[in-house]
Amino acid sequence: MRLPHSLWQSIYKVIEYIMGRDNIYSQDHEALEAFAFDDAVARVFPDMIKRSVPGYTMIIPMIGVITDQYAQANTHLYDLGCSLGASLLAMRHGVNVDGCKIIGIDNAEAMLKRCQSYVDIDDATVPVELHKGDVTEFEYNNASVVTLNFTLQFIPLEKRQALIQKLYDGLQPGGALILSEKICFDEPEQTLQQELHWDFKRANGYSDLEVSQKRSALENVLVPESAQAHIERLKSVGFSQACTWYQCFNFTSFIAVK
Ligand code: GEK
Repeated sequence: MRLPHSLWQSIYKVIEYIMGRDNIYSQDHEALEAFAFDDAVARVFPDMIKRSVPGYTMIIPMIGVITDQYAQANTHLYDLGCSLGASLLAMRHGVNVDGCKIIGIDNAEAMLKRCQSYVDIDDATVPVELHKGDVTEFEYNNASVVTLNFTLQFIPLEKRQALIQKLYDGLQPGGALILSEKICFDEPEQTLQQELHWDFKRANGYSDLEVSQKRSALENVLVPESAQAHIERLKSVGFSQACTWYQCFNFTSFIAVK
């Protein structure tokens, strides 16, 4: 007996749902709402970020390597915009000194709930605290590693300088800030890098409709800056060194050392 085509389609839909496949923008949305980190996004987030952000799967383990290098004994390690905890757990496994505490902050309840469940089943022993709230409103102190892995891009432009200054002030000498961001360029490089990014998404199975609807939903929510603007800001708050350690198309990661 052959199963009817429509039944196969239903079965595939169920499988995709169970696997957490991101198909949020696969149907035509007449009125697109601004992108939000809600329950629907949290459910498919690992698939979404892996298929949308070139280099994400390389950056996560390297955050562990950088933590290994910069974590200082008896200090705090912060992960701002920790989402489901990928960067936070990489930091946790990278720590090789005693007396550290990792503090993860995110303002999305749906993300943080899932993050806690991953922390609970993780086998590393460094203590982790998770806090719900806006990263611009926390105080930071006695830090040796701070990670902003694709989070600053969602903070209003006018609040970025004060946040980076606060993070610098809260770091110990020799401490490091890891800052990963989508970046923009002057033309003609902007078009070249952006088209490569869209091709990356298509190669990962997103349709043209999904690419364009996601782009519209992120407009004014994710606001990229140039690499130069980031480096200048990092230097302006006092970091003695600030440089790019990774780039793939229009996604990059900087390291800044106090
Ligand atoms: C990872 N670091 O997997 N305060 C707190 N959290 C915020 C704020 C804010 N003002 N704005 C956005 N967020 C993660 C990936 S995702 C990146 C980080 C992406 C949170 C938001 O809820 C989301 O969880 C995270 O920042 C950004 O390594 O989706 O492109």
